[in-house]
Amino acid sequence: MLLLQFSTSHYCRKARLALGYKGISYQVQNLTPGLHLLKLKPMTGLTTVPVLVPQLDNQPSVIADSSRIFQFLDAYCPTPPLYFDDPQQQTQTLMLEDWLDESIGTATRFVYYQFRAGAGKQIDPSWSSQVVIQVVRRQYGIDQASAELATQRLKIAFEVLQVWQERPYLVGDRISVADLAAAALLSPLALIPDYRENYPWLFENITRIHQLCGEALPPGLSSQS
Ligand SMILES: N[C@@H](CCC(=O)N[C@@H](CS)C(=O)NCC(=O)O)C(=O)O
Repeated sequence: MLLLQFSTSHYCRKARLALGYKGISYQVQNLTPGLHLLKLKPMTGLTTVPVLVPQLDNQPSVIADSSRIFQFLDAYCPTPPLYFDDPQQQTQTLMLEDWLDESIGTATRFVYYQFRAGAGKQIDPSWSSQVVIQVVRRQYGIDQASAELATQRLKIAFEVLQVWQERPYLVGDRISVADLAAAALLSPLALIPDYRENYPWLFENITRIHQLCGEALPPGLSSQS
């Protein structure tokens, strides 16, 4: 299988966690932001990564969107499962995944790029890095006001995800889509000292899940854990 991705994208990290959890071998192709449109739009009709190219007979030729990639992987390789048979657990998992994808993954992006343009500028003050950060900020409308709203949304996320402090799984008694989505989509916060100080349990869980999936730790956790 081939995963088309941006190396720094937390949604692509989410897809890699699922591939790793399933033990599926795959290759990655890193696309260049900006030029990615030329490749992806004719292929999928969308402009976002991750995109999975299964390269398998009798399977779809291309799958766009991390949630659809999860569904494909679970059907293609049912063990270990990512979803639940129990309808209540399944509904809870799907709701958590959708909320993490649509609300929290976006909020993380806002808070992260606001930090990288301000207090976190020294992480990579190079001209090329700062240009990329400014392009992303403009693309998504990230500024002080929108980043503050995102910060509020993240506060709610930490309340919801607190169950991780009492037990290792967000739903049921095993890993699911919800755990992988949370571990990937909150991972950019590992570079922000306030979050590391205030929510150590979050980063312990992110580390644990990455290790379980055989995925390299995100920046901020790799050198310190
Ligand atoms: N809902 C999508 C979101 C993916 C997403 O937002 N990807 C970003 C990178 S983090 C992207 O490809 N942006 C480029 C663009 O929108 O053109 C998913 O889960 O796959």
